[in-house]
Amino acid sequence: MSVSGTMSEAAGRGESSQLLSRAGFRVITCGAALLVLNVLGATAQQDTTVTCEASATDHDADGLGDECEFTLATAYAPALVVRSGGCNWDETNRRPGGGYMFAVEPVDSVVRIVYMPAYFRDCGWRGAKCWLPWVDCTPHAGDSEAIAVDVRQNEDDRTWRVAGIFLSAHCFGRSGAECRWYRGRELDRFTWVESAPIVWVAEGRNANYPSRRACDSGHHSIDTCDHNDVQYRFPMAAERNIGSQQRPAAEGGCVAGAQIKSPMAVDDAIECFWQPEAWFSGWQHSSKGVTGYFRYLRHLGVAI
Ligand SMILES: [Ca+2]
Ligand SMILES: [Ca+2]
Repeated sequence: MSVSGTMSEAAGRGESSQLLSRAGFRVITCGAALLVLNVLGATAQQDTTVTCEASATDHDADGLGDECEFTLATAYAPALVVRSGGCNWDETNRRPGGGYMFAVEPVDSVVRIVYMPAYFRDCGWRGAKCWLPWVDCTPHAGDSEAIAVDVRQNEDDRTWRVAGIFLSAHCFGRSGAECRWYRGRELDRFTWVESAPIVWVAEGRNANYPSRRACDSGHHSIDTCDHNDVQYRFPMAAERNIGSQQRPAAEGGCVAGAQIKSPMAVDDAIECFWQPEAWFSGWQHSSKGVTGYFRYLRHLGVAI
């Protein structure tokens, strides 16, 4: 199957079969025919060919052209399965409210794509489990979860394929964390939309899992995806590429609420993604329980 088209946020929302050719580069999606389909996607991943111009502009000076970064990030933007409604639901866009930033960096033999939903709120948990003394059900005024996709280009036929997927799930916590990479045969635990993985997002806390079953057994079985009812592609827009630590896209690597342009985030909230010492106080001016993305970027080897 060959497809071509103009990159837009729409492509990231799931109409990726409409990718178009544009000034010297194009995306061709090909691969094995889909043998088994379910209501969400395919069980087999498709390879992707992304051709990047040698003379392309490279604003963040990491060796990858801007359009190449955006094209790869769009092709592999995960499909997220979530529960609709709740304290962070954006009814206009039919998805959880968030800044939806990304970064693309060469790391060793792969290109690492980091997807940062930058949710405006973590809704916490409800129900009987909140009576347990070791379960903190408190909601947060922001929630920094992360998904990373490593892609590697085949030397022979130049196609790209996923080499690893990182999912955040209660990272940096004291127990019950499944904050980890999936590689090799573990990639078979995922289902796919064309070249992109499907990720299950736990209700309330937004932890990420490769399947509903993994979600339901996550964090000592406190996490659940039992009521997840909406699937959407991580929305893509070129201006949400945060650049590199060496050369951030914005002054100091900082993004303000006003730039996100959502009524769900206050205008003067700010997150400085690339700064080790930056203090992030959430998207609603409440600092309780909120941590920023820098420690993920360092954990993933794209920041020091
Ligand atoms: Ca670049
Ligand atoms: Ca980059």
